[in-house]
Amino acid sequence: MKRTAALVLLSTIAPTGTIAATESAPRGVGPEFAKFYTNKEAFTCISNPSIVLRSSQVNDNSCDCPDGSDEPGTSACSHLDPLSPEQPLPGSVTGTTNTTRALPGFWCENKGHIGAYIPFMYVNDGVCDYELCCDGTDEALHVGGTKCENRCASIGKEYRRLEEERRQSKERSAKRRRTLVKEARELRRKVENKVASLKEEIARLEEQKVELQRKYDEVERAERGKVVKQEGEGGGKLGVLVGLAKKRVDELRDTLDKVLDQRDDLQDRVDQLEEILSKLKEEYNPNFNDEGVKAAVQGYENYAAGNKKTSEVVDADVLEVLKEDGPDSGINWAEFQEEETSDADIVYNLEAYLPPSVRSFIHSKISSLKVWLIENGILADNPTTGGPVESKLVVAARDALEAARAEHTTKTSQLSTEEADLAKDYGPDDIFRALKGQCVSADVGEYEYELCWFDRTTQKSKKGHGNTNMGNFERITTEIADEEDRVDGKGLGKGPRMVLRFENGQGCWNGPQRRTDVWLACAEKDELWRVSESEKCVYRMEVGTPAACESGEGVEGGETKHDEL
Ligand code: MAN
Repeated sequence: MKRTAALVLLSTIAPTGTIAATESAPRGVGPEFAKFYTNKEAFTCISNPSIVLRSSQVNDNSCDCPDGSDEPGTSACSHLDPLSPEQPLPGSVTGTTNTTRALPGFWCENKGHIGAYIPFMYVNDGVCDYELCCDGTDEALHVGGTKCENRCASIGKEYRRLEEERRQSKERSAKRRRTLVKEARELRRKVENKVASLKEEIARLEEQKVELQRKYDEVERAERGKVVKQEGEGGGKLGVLVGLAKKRVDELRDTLDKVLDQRDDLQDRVDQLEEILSKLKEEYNPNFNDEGVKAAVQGYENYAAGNKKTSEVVDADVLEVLKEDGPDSGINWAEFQEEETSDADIVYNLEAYLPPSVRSFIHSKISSLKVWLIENGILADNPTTGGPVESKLVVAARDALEAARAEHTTKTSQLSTEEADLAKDYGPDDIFRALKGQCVSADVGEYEYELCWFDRTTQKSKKGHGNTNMGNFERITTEIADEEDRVDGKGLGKGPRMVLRFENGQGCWNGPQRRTDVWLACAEKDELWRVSESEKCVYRMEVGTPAACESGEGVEGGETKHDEL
Protein backbone atom coordinates (compact mmCIF):
# COMPACT_ATOMS: atom_id res chain seq x y z
CA MET A 1 0.00 0.00 0.00
CA LYS A 2 1.31 3.41 -1.00
CA ARG A 3 0.85 5.42 2.14
CA THR A 4 3.70 7.84 2.32
CA ALA A 5 1.76 10.90 1.15
CA ALA A 6 -1.07 10.41 3.59
CA LEU A 7 1.21 9.53 6.45
CA VAL A 8 3.38 12.57 5.90
CA LEU A 9 0.26 14.69 5.66
CA LEU A 10 -0.81 13.55 9.07
CA SER A 11 2.62 13.91 10.55
CA THR A 12 2.59 17.63 9.94
CA ILE A 13 -0.10 18.16 12.52
CA ALA A 14 1.13 15.75 15.13
CA PRO A 15 2.30 17.59 18.20
CA THR A 16 5.99 16.83 18.34
CA GLY A 17 7.86 15.56 21.31
CA THR A 18 6.06 17.30 24.11
CA ILE A 19 2.97 15.13 24.50
CA ALA A 20 2.79 12.95 27.56
CA ALA A 21 1.37 9.47 27.29
CA THR A 22 -2.34 9.33 27.95
CA GLU A 23 -2.52 6.23 30.12
CA SER A 24 -6.17 6.51 30.96
CA ALA A 25 -7.49 7.44 27.53
CA PRO A 26 -8.80 4.67 25.24
CA ARG A 27 -6.48 3.31 22.51
CA GLY A 28 -5.92 5.62 19.58
CA VAL A 29 -6.96 8.81 21.41
CA GLY A 30 -4.55 11.66 20.96
CA PRO A 31 -3.59 13.72 24.01
CA GLU A 32 -5.62 16.75 22.99
CA PHE A 33 -8.80 14.60 22.76
CA ALA A 34 -8.30 12.71 26.04
CA LYS A 35 -10.63 15.11 27.85
CA PHE A 36 -13.64 13.72 25.91
CA TYR A 37 -13.01 10.21 27.21
CA THR A 38 -12.66 10.78 30.97
CA ASN A 39 -16.19 9.70 31.95
CA LYS A 40 -16.02 6.03 32.96
CA GLU A 41 -19.80 5.50 32.59
CA ALA A 42 -20.76 7.17 29.38
CA PHE A 43 -19.37 8.68 26.22
CA THR A 44 -20.86 11.70 24.42
CA CYS A 45 -20.17 11.86 20.66
CA ILE A 46 -17.80 14.82 20.28
CA SER A 47 -19.55 16.64 17.41
CA ASN A 48 -22.99 15.33 18.27
CA PRO A 49 -23.50 15.93 22.01
CA SER A 50 -27.14 14.72 21.82
CA ILE A 51 -25.85 11.18 21.29
CA VAL A 52 -24.66 9.61 24.50
CA LEU A 53 -23.29 6.05 24.50
CA ARG A 54 -22.17 3.64 27.16
CA SER A 55 -18.43 3.79 27.65
CA SER A 56 -18.19 0.12 26.65
CA GLN A 57 -19.26 1.19 23.16
CA VAL A 58 -15.94 3.07 22.73
CA ASN A 59 -13.57 1.02 20.56
CA ASP A 60 -16.06 -1.87 20.25
CA ASN A 61 -15.38 -1.98 16.47
CA SER A 62 -18.87 -0.64 15.73
CA CYS A 63 -19.26 2.92 14.40
CA ASP A 64 -22.00 4.50 16.55
CA CYS A 65 -21.23 8.25 16.51
CA PRO A 66 -21.84 10.10 13.21
CA ASP A 67 -18.46 11.79 13.65
CA GLY A 68 -16.69 8.47 14.37
CA SER A 69 -15.48 9.66 17.76
CA ASP A 70 -16.54 6.44 19.51
CA GLU A 71 -13.95 4.44 17.53
CA PRO A 72 -10.61 6.22 18.07
CA GLY A 73 -8.66 2.94 18.16
CA THR A 74 -10.27 0.85 15.38
CA SER A 75 -11.02 1.27 11.71
CA ALA A 76 -14.74 0.82 12.21
CA CYS A 77 -15.50 4.44 11.25
CA SER A 78 -12.83 4.73 8.55
CA HIS A 79 -15.55 4.79 5.89
CA LEU A 80 -16.46 8.34 7.02
CA ASP A 81 -13.36 9.64 5.36
CA PRO A 82 -10.91 6.97 4.22
CA LEU A 83 -7.90 9.27 4.43
CA SER A 84 -9.14 11.09 7.47
CA PRO A 85 -10.22 14.75 7.24
CA GLU A 86 -8.37 16.94 4.83
CA GLN A 87 -5.53 18.86 6.29
CA PRO A 88 -5.25 21.30 7.87
CA LEU A 89 -8.17 20.28 9.97
CA PRO A 90 -10.72 22.99 9.54
CA GLY A 91 -13.41 22.65 12.18
CA SER A 92 -11.96 19.92 14.36
CA VAL A 93 -11.32 20.54 17.96
CA THR A 94 -7.85 21.55 16.96
CA GLY A 95 -9.10 23.46 13.93
CA THR A 96 -12.43 24.20 12.23
CA THR A 97 -13.64 21.33 10.16
CA ASN A 98 -16.85 20.99 8.23
CA THR A 99 -16.29 17.30 7.76
CA THR A 100 -18.16 14.82 9.85
CA ARG A 101 -15.07 13.26 11.35
CA ALA A 102 -14.13 14.53 14.79
CA LEU A 103 -10.74 12.88 15.22
CA PRO A 104 -7.70 13.45 13.01
CA GLY A 105 -6.75 9.78 12.98
CA PHE A 106 -5.42 6.95 15.08
CA TRP A 107 -2.91 8.20 17.61
CA CYS A 108 0.37 6.32 17.88
CA GLU A 109 2.09 7.46 21.04
CA ASN A 110 5.53 6.33 19.75
CA LYS A 111 7.24 6.53 23.12
CA GLY A 112 10.94 7.15 22.59
CA HIS A 113 10.19 8.89 19.31
CA ILE A 114 7.52 11.33 18.19
CA GLY A 115 3.78 10.68 18.50
CA ALA A 116 1.73 10.81 15.29
CA TYR A 117 -1.71 10.23 13.81
CA ILE A 118 -2.32 7.74 11.01
CA PRO A 119 -5.50 7.36 8.96
CA PHE A 120 -8.08 5.03 10.50
CA MET A 121 -8.13 2.91 7.36
CA TYR A 122 -4.55 1.84 8.14
CA VAL A 123 -5.51 0.54 11.57
CA ASN A 124 -5.59 -3.25 11.80
CA ASP A 125 -5.09 -3.65 8.08
CA GLY A 126 -2.28 -6.16 8.45
CA VAL A 127 0.52 -3.71 7.55
CA CYS A 128 3.04 -2.24 9.98
CA ASP A 129 3.17 1.51 9.37
CA TYR A 130 6.52 2.13 10.99
CA GLU A 131 7.06 5.43 9.22
CA LEU A 132 4.56 7.07 11.56
CA CYS A 133 3.60 4.39 13.98
CA CYS A 134 6.90 3.01 15.16
CA ASP A 135 5.37 1.50 18.31
CA GLY A 136 3.24 -0.88 16.18
CA THR A 137 0.02 -0.06 18.11
CA ASP A 138 -1.91 0.31 14.84
CA GLU A 139 -1.90 -3.46 14.45
CA ALA A 140 -3.09 -4.47 17.93
CA LEU A 141 -5.52 -7.09 16.53
CA HIS A 142 -2.73 -8.95 14.68
CA VAL A 143 -4.88 -9.33 11.62
CA GLY A 144 -3.66 -12.25 9.47
CA GLY A 145 -0.99 -12.88 12.10
CA THR A 146 0.65 -9.51 11.64
CA LYS A 147 2.76 -8.60 14.62
CA CYS A 148 4.34 -5.15 14.69
CA GLU A 149 7.12 -4.93 17.24
CA ASN A 150 7.88 -1.59 18.86
CA ARG A 151 10.78 -0.09 16.93
CA CYS A 152 10.61 3.38 18.39
CA ALA A 153 13.95 3.05 20.22
CA SER A 154 16.00 2.47 17.08
CA ILE A 155 13.86 4.64 14.79
CA GLY A 156 13.88 7.42 17.39
CA LYS A 157 17.66 7.15 17.78
CA GLU A 158 18.24 7.31 14.03
CA TYR A 159 15.82 10.19 13.75
CA ARG A 160 17.65 12.12 16.45
CA ARG A 161 20.97 11.39 14.76
CA LEU A 162 19.67 12.76 11.49
CA GLU A 163 18.13 15.73 13.28
CA GLU A 164 21.48 16.49 14.88
CA GLU A 165 23.19 16.22 11.48
CA ARG A 166 20.65 18.57 10.00
CA ARG A 167 21.09 21.00 12.87
CA GLN A 168 24.85 21.02 12.45
CA SER A 169 24.51 21.43 8.71
CA LYS A 170 22.22 24.39 9.29
CA GLU A 171 24.74 25.89 11.62
CA ARG A 172 27.49 25.54 9.02
CA SER A 173 25.19 27.03 6.39
CA ALA A 174 24.39 29.94 8.68
CA LYS A 175 28.07 30.50 9.34
CA ARG A 176 28.82 30.52 5.63
CA ARG A 177 25.93 32.91 5.13
CA ARG A 178 27.31 35.27 7.74
CA THR A 179 30.65 35.22 5.88
CA LEU A 180 28.87 35.99 2.63
CA VAL A 181 27.02 38.89 4.26
CA LYS A 182 30.32 40.27 5.50
CA GLU A 183 31.85 39.96 2.04
CA ALA A 184 28.82 41.59 0.48
CA ARG A 185 29.01 44.45 2.98
CA GLU A 186 32.67 44.95 2.15
CA LEU A 187 31.94 44.90 -1.59
CA ARG A 188 29.15 47.42 -1.11
CA ARG A 189 31.45 49.64 0.91
CA LYS A 190 33.96 49.54 -1.95
CA VAL A 191 31.31 50.60 -4.44
CA GLU A 192 30.19 53.39 -2.07
CA ASN A 193 33.78 54.58 -1.76
CA LYS A 194 34.14 54.48 -5.51
CA VAL A 195 30.97 56.54 -5.89
CA ALA A 196 32.25 59.09 -3.37
CA SER A 197 35.63 59.40 -5.04
CA LEU A 198 34.06 59.62 -8.50
CA LYS A 199 31.82 62.43 -7.23
CA GLU A 200 34.85 64.28 -5.92
CA GLU A 201 36.74 63.77 -9.16
CA ILE A 202 33.76 64.95 -11.19
CA ALA A 203 33.43 68.08 -9.04
CA ARG A 204 37.14 68.76 -9.51
CA LEU A 205 36.86 68.18 -13.25
CA GLU A 206 33.90 70.54 -13.42
CA GLU A 207 35.97 73.30 -11.83
CA GLN A 208 38.85 72.40 -14.11
CA LYS A 209 36.59 72.58 -17.13
CA VAL A 210 35.40 76.06 -16.19
CA GLU A 211 38.97 77.23 -15.62
CA LEU A 212 40.26 75.64 -18.85
CA GLN A 213 37.34 77.08 -20.80
CA ARG A 214 38.18 80.52 -19.39
CA LYS A 215 41.83 80.09 -20.33
CA TYR A 216 40.98 78.85 -23.79
CA ASP A 217 38.63 81.79 -24.42
CA GLU A 218 41.31 84.17 -23.20
CA VAL A 219 44.09 82.66 -25.33
CA GLU A 220 41.86 82.28 -28.33
CA ARG A 221 40.75 85.91 -28.04
CA ALA A 222 44.29 87.17 -27.62
CA GLU A 223 45.52 85.11 -30.53
CA ARG A 224 42.65 86.06 -32.83
CA GLY A 225 43.91 88.21 -35.65
CA LYS A 226 47.46 87.20 -34.83
CA VAL A 227 47.61 84.39 -37.29
CA VAL A 228 50.79 82.43 -37.76
CA LYS A 229 51.44 81.29 -41.31
CA GLN A 230 53.40 78.25 -42.40
CA GLU A 231 56.70 78.89 -44.15
CA GLY A 232 56.25 79.65 -47.81
CA GLU A 233 52.49 79.77 -47.47
CA GLY A 234 51.26 83.26 -47.24
CA GLY A 235 47.86 84.70 -47.00
CA GLY A 236 48.22 87.01 -49.95
CA LYS A 237 50.69 87.66 -52.74
CA LEU A 238 53.17 89.24 -50.38
CA GLY A 239 53.13 86.16 -48.20
CA VAL A 240 53.78 83.92 -51.19
CA LEU A 241 56.52 86.27 -52.41
CA VAL A 242 58.20 86.29 -49.03
CA GLY A 243 58.16 82.51 -48.94
CA LEU A 244 59.56 82.24 -52.47
CA ALA A 245 62.17 84.94 -51.91
CA LYS A 246 63.44 83.25 -48.78
CA LYS A 247 63.68 79.96 -50.58
CA ARG A 248 65.48 81.57 -53.54
CA VAL A 249 67.96 83.38 -51.30
CA ASP A 250 68.69 80.13 -49.47
CA GLU A 251 69.34 78.38 -52.82
CA LEU A 252 71.64 81.16 -54.07
CA ARG A 253 73.51 81.15 -50.81
CA ASP A 254 74.00 77.39 -51.11
CA THR A 255 75.27 77.70 -54.72
CA LEU A 256 77.63 80.53 -53.83
CA ASP A 257 79.01 78.43 -51.03
CA LYS A 258 79.68 75.55 -53.44
CA VAL A 259 81.26 77.86 -56.08
CA LEU A 260 83.56 79.30 -53.44
CA ASP A 261 84.71 75.79 -52.48
CA GLN A 262 85.30 74.94 -56.13
CA ARG A 263 87.30 78.17 -56.60
CA ASP A 264 89.54 77.34 -53.68
CA ASP A 265 90.17 73.83 -55.06
CA LEU A 266 91.11 75.23 -58.51
CA GLN A 267 93.37 77.85 -56.96
CA ASP A 268 95.23 75.05 -55.16
CA ARG A 269 95.78 73.20 -58.46
CA VAL A 270 96.99 76.41 -60.23
CA ASP A 271 99.46 76.99 -57.39
CA GLN A 272 100.79 73.45 -57.75
CA LEU A 273 101.22 73.83 -61.55
CA GLU A 274 102.94 77.20 -61.18
CA GLU A 275 105.34 75.66 -58.70
CA ILE A 276 106.17 72.80 -61.11
CA LEU A 277 106.75 75.20 -64.03
CA SER A 278 108.81 77.64 -61.96
CA LYS A 279 111.00 74.68 -60.87
CA LEU A 280 111.36 73.65 -64.54
CA LYS A 281 112.32 77.19 -65.50
CA GLU A 282 115.00 77.34 -62.78
CA GLU A 283 116.44 73.90 -63.19
CA TYR A 284 116.35 73.12 -66.96
CA ASN A 285 119.71 72.89 -68.86
CA PRO A 286 119.76 75.54 -71.64
CA ASN A 287 122.78 73.74 -73.22
CA PHE A 288 120.57 70.89 -74.28
CA ASN A 289 118.97 71.98 -77.43
CA ASP A 290 115.52 70.71 -76.47
CA GLU A 291 112.95 72.77 -78.38
CA GLY A 292 109.97 71.41 -76.41
CA VAL A 293 111.43 72.41 -73.06
CA LYS A 294 112.53 75.79 -74.37
CA ALA A 295 108.95 76.48 -75.65
CA ALA A 296 107.44 75.43 -72.32
CA VAL A 297 109.75 77.72 -70.34
CA GLN A 298 109.03 80.58 -72.71
CA GLY A 299 105.31 79.95 -72.37
CA TYR A 300 105.52 79.97 -68.61
CA GLU A 301 107.50 83.23 -68.60
CA ASN A 302 104.82 84.85 -70.78
CA TYR A 303 102.08 83.49 -68.49
CA ALA A 304 103.83 84.74 -65.34
CA ALA A 305 104.35 88.18 -66.89
CA GLY A 306 100.62 88.58 -67.79
CA ASN A 307 99.16 87.10 -64.56
CA LYS A 308 98.49 90.32 -62.78
CA LYS A 309 95.39 90.34 -60.55
CA THR A 310 93.09 93.12 -61.68
CA SER A 311 90.03 92.89 -59.33
CA GLU A 312 89.84 90.43 -56.48
CA VAL A 313 86.69 89.21 -54.65
CA VAL A 314 87.13 89.93 -50.97
CA ASP A 315 86.49 86.73 -49.00
CA ALA A 316 85.13 88.65 -46.04
CA ASP A 317 82.34 90.05 -48.19
CA VAL A 318 81.44 86.59 -49.47
CA LEU A 319 81.38 85.14 -45.92
CA GLU A 320 79.10 87.96 -44.83
CA VAL A 321 76.71 87.06 -47.64
CA LEU A 322 76.88 83.36 -46.66
CA LYS A 323 75.76 84.04 -43.05
CA GLU A 324 72.27 82.71 -42.16
CA ASP A 325 69.52 85.33 -42.19
CA GLY A 326 68.20 86.20 -38.77
CA PRO A 327 67.28 89.07 -36.49
CA ASP A 328 70.97 90.17 -36.32
CA SER A 329 72.09 89.74 -39.92
CA GLY A 330 70.69 89.81 -43.42
CA ILE A 331 66.94 89.74 -43.69
CA ASN A 332 64.72 88.82 -40.71
CA TRP A 333 62.20 86.69 -42.63
CA ALA A 334 60.31 85.73 -39.48
CA GLU A 335 59.15 89.27 -39.08
CA PHE A 336 57.49 89.08 -42.46
CA GLN A 337 56.19 85.55 -41.98
CA GLU A 338 54.61 85.67 -38.56
CA GLU A 339 52.46 88.66 -38.95
CA GLU A 340 50.66 90.75 -41.45
CA THR A 341 51.62 88.58 -44.37
CA SER A 342 48.55 89.24 -46.45
CA ASP A 343 48.07 92.15 -48.73
CA ALA A 344 45.27 93.36 -46.53
CA ASP A 345 47.23 92.89 -43.33
CA ILE A 346 50.06 95.08 -44.47
CA VAL A 347 47.72 98.01 -44.13
CA TYR A 348 47.33 97.26 -40.43
CA ASN A 349 51.04 96.80 -39.78
CA LEU A 350 51.24 100.08 -38.00
CA GLU A 351 54.02 98.92 -35.70
CA ALA A 352 56.45 98.97 -38.59
CA TYR A 353 56.30 102.74 -38.51
CA LEU A 354 57.13 103.00 -34.82
CA PRO A 355 60.47 103.28 -33.02
CA PRO A 356 61.50 99.89 -31.47
CA SER A 357 61.34 101.27 -27.91
CA VAL A 358 57.56 101.75 -27.98
CA ARG A 359 56.86 98.84 -30.36
CA SER A 360 55.90 96.20 -27.78
CA PHE A 361 53.65 98.53 -25.80
CA ILE A 362 51.88 99.63 -28.93
CA HIS A 363 51.86 96.02 -30.20
CA SER A 364 49.57 94.82 -27.43
CA LYS A 365 47.29 97.82 -27.78
CA ILE A 366 47.03 97.32 -31.53
CA SER A 367 46.32 93.60 -31.04
CA SER A 368 43.46 94.39 -28.66
CA LEU A 369 42.16 96.96 -31.09
CA LYS A 370 42.30 94.44 -33.91
CA VAL A 371 40.40 91.90 -31.82
CA TRP A 372 37.80 94.52 -31.02
CA LEU A 373 37.51 95.46 -34.70
CA ILE A 374 37.11 91.78 -35.66
CA GLU A 375 34.62 91.05 -32.93
CA ASN A 376 32.54 94.00 -33.97
CA GLY A 377 32.52 92.99 -37.59
CA ILE A 378 34.65 95.92 -38.73
CA LEU A 379 37.64 93.80 -39.70
CA ALA A 380 37.31 90.41 -41.33
CA ASP A 381 38.50 87.56 -39.18
CA ASN A 382 41.32 85.61 -40.83
CA PRO A 383 41.25 87.66 -43.99
CA THR A 384 43.69 85.33 -45.73
CA THR A 385 42.74 82.84 -48.40
CA GLY A 386 45.12 80.03 -47.54
CA GLY A 387 43.45 79.53 -44.14
CA PRO A 388 45.02 80.18 -40.78
CA VAL A 389 47.18 77.85 -38.77
CA GLU A 390 46.22 78.19 -35.12
CA SER A 391 48.88 79.22 -32.74
CA LYS A 392 50.38 76.53 -30.53
CA LEU A 393 48.96 78.31 -27.49
CA VAL A 394 45.37 78.05 -28.74
CA VAL A 395 45.84 74.43 -29.76
CA ALA A 396 47.31 73.55 -26.35
CA ALA A 397 44.53 75.37 -24.50
CA ARG A 398 41.85 73.61 -26.51
CA ASP A 399 43.54 70.21 -26.14
CA ALA A 400 43.63 70.66 -22.37
CA LEU A 401 39.96 71.67 -22.30
CA GLU A 402 38.94 68.74 -24.48
CA ALA A 403 40.95 66.29 -22.37
CA ALA A 404 39.17 67.56 -19.23
CA ARG A 405 35.80 67.27 -20.97
CA ALA A 406 36.54 63.69 -22.09
CA GLU A 407 37.63 62.68 -18.60
CA HIS A 408 34.50 64.28 -17.16
CA THR A 409 32.31 62.26 -19.55
CA THR A 410 34.11 59.01 -18.70
CA LYS A 411 33.87 59.56 -14.95
CA THR A 412 30.21 60.57 -15.17
CA SER A 413 29.33 57.37 -16.97
CA GLN A 414 31.37 55.34 -14.45
CA LEU A 415 29.46 57.06 -11.66
CA SER A 416 26.08 56.19 -13.12
CA THR A 417 27.18 52.56 -13.54
CA GLU A 418 28.31 52.36 -9.91
CA GLU A 419 25.17 54.14 -8.65
CA ALA A 420 22.97 51.77 -10.63
CA ASP A 421 24.87 48.88 -9.05
CA LEU A 422 24.21 50.28 -5.57
CA ALA A 423 20.49 50.59 -6.34
CA LYS A 424 20.31 47.03 -7.71
CA ASP A 425 18.45 44.37 -5.72
CA TYR A 426 21.09 41.91 -4.56
CA GLY A 427 18.68 40.07 -2.29
CA PRO A 428 18.40 40.11 1.51
CA ASP A 429 21.44 41.65 3.18
CA ASP A 430 22.78 42.39 -0.32
CA ILE A 431 24.04 38.82 -0.15
CA PHE A 432 24.28 38.01 -3.85
CA ARG A 433 26.82 40.79 -4.22
CA ALA A 434 29.26 38.28 -2.71
CA LEU A 435 28.39 35.58 -5.25
CA LYS A 436 28.18 37.76 -8.34
CA GLY A 437 30.51 36.47 -11.04
CA GLN A 438 30.84 32.99 -9.51
CA CYS A 439 29.40 29.97 -11.33
CA VAL A 440 28.10 26.50 -10.45
CA SER A 441 27.48 23.72 -12.93
CA ALA A 442 26.16 20.18 -13.22
CA ASP A 443 26.18 17.39 -15.78
CA VAL A 444 22.66 16.48 -16.82
CA GLY A 445 22.18 14.11 -19.75
CA GLU A 446 23.82 15.37 -22.91
CA TYR A 447 24.51 18.80 -21.48
CA GLU A 448 26.50 20.52 -18.82
CA TYR A 449 24.39 23.27 -17.29
CA GLU A 450 25.91 26.33 -15.72
CA LEU A 451 24.55 29.08 -13.53
CA CYS A 452 26.64 32.22 -13.19
CA TRP A 453 25.16 34.26 -10.37
CA PHE A 454 23.55 37.49 -11.43
CA ASP A 455 24.85 36.95 -14.93
CA ARG A 456 23.44 34.11 -17.07
CA THR A 457 22.50 30.45 -17.34
CA THR A 458 24.09 28.29 -20.03
CA GLN A 459 23.47 24.93 -21.64
CA LYS A 460 26.77 23.46 -22.83
CA SER A 461 26.70 20.59 -25.27
CA LYS A 462 28.94 17.68 -24.35
CA LYS A 463 28.99 16.70 -28.03
CA GLY A 464 30.74 19.88 -29.03
CA HIS A 465 27.65 21.63 -30.43
CA GLY A 466 28.49 24.85 -28.68
CA ASN A 467 26.86 26.71 -25.82
CA THR A 468 23.32 28.00 -25.58
CA ASN A 469 22.38 31.02 -23.51
CA MET A 470 19.39 30.02 -21.39
CA GLY A 471 18.72 33.54 -20.13
CA ASN A 472 20.33 36.63 -18.67
CA PHE A 473 19.69 37.63 -15.09
CA GLU A 474 16.69 39.94 -14.67
CA ARG A 475 15.40 39.98 -11.11
CA ILE A 476 14.73 38.18 -7.84
CA THR A 477 11.21 37.00 -7.07
CA THR A 478 9.60 34.80 -4.43
CA GLU A 479 7.55 31.66 -5.09
CA ILE A 480 5.99 29.08 -2.84
CA ALA A 481 7.67 25.67 -2.95
CA ASP A 482 5.70 22.60 -2.01
CA GLU A 483 7.95 19.57 -2.04
CA GLU A 484 8.58 16.76 0.37
CA ASP A 485 11.87 16.99 2.20
CA ARG A 486 14.57 14.83 0.68
CA VAL A 487 16.72 12.50 2.75
CA ASP A 488 19.90 14.10 1.36
CA GLY A 489 18.50 17.55 2.13
CA LYS A 490 19.00 18.67 -1.47
CA GLY A 491 15.51 19.86 -2.11
CA LEU A 492 13.34 22.95 -2.06
CA GLY A 493 11.02 21.73 0.70
CA LYS A 494 7.99 23.80 1.52
CA GLY A 495 7.49 27.49 1.90
CA PRO A 496 8.47 30.74 0.22
CA ARG A 497 11.68 30.45 -1.80
CA MET A 498 13.75 32.96 -3.72
CA VAL A 499 13.56 32.44 -7.46
CA LEU A 500 16.06 34.17 -9.74
CA ARG A 501 14.64 34.98 -13.16
CA PHE A 502 16.89 34.70 -16.18
CA GLU A 503 15.26 35.88 -19.40
CA ASN A 504 15.89 36.73 -23.06
CA GLY A 505 18.28 33.89 -23.74
CA GLN A 506 18.96 32.39 -27.15
CA GLY A 507 15.84 32.14 -29.33
CA CYS A 508 14.23 28.73 -29.42
CA TRP A 509 13.64 27.25 -32.87
CA ASN A 510 10.03 28.05 -33.71
CA GLY A 511 9.55 29.27 -30.17
CA PRO A 512 10.27 32.00 -27.64
CA GLN A 513 13.60 33.12 -26.28
CA ARG A 514 14.95 30.74 -23.69
CA ARG A 515 14.44 31.54 -20.03
CA THR A 516 15.33 29.92 -16.70
CA ASP A 517 13.81 30.09 -13.25
CA VAL A 518 16.43 29.35 -10.65
CA TRP A 519 14.83 28.13 -7.42
CA LEU A 520 17.01 28.49 -4.37
CA ALA A 521 17.10 26.56 -1.12
CA CYS A 522 19.30 26.82 1.92
CA ALA A 523 22.39 24.61 1.75
CA GLU A 524 25.92 24.47 3.09
CA LYS A 525 27.52 25.19 -0.25
CA ASP A 526 26.58 26.43 -3.70
CA GLU A 527 25.41 23.46 -5.72
CA LEU A 528 23.31 23.01 -8.85
CA TRP A 529 21.08 20.11 -7.81
CA ARG A 530 18.70 19.63 -10.70
CA VAL A 531 17.83 21.05 -14.11
CA SER A 532 14.62 20.40 -15.98
CA GLU A 533 12.91 21.75 -19.07
CA SER A 534 9.30 22.11 -17.97
CA GLU A 535 8.25 23.22 -21.44
CA LYS A 536 10.29 23.77 -24.57
CA CYS A 537 13.07 26.24 -23.85
CA VAL A 538 11.68 27.08 -20.40
CA TYR A 539 14.12 25.72 -17.85
CA ARG A 540 14.08 25.28 -14.13
CA MET A 541 17.15 24.94 -11.98
CA GLU A 542 17.12 23.93 -8.35
CA VAL A 543 20.12 25.24 -6.51
CA GLY A 544 21.36 25.00 -2.97
CA THR A 545 23.23 27.95 -1.51
CA PRO A 546 23.94 29.44 1.91
CA ALA A 547 22.73 32.72 0.44
CA ALA A 548 19.19 31.34 0.55
CA CYS A 549 19.31 30.49 4.27
CA GLU A 550 17.30 32.66 6.59
CA SER A 551 19.41 35.16 8.45
CA GLY A 552 18.78 33.65 11.90
CA GLU A 553 18.83 30.10 10.65
CA GLY A 554 20.99 27.58 12.46
CA VAL A 555 21.94 30.00 15.18
CA GLU A 556 22.12 28.20 18.51
CA GLY A 557 18.89 28.76 20.39
CA GLY A 558 17.32 30.45 17.37
CA GLU A 559 14.05 29.23 15.96
CA THR A 560 14.30 26.71 13.17
CA LYS A 561 11.45 26.08 10.81
CA HIS A 562 10.29 22.51 10.31
CA ASP A 563 10.16 22.84 6.54
CA GLU A 564 13.67 24.14 6.06
CA LEU A 565 16.20 21.80 4.54
C1 MAN B 1 18.20 22.31 -27.98
C2 MAN B 1 18.23 22.45 -26.49
C3 MAN B 1 16.94 21.99 -25.88
C4 MAN B 1 15.77 22.68 -26.55
C5 MAN B 1 15.84 22.54 -28.04
C6 MAN B 1 14.74 23.37 -28.70
O1 MAN B 1 18.18 21.00 -28.35
O2 MAN B 1 18.44 23.77 -26.19
O3 MAN B 1 16.93 22.25 -24.49
O4 MAN B 1 14.54 22.17 -26.10
O5 MAN B 1 17.09 22.99 -28.49
O6 MAN B 1 14.76 23.22 -30.08
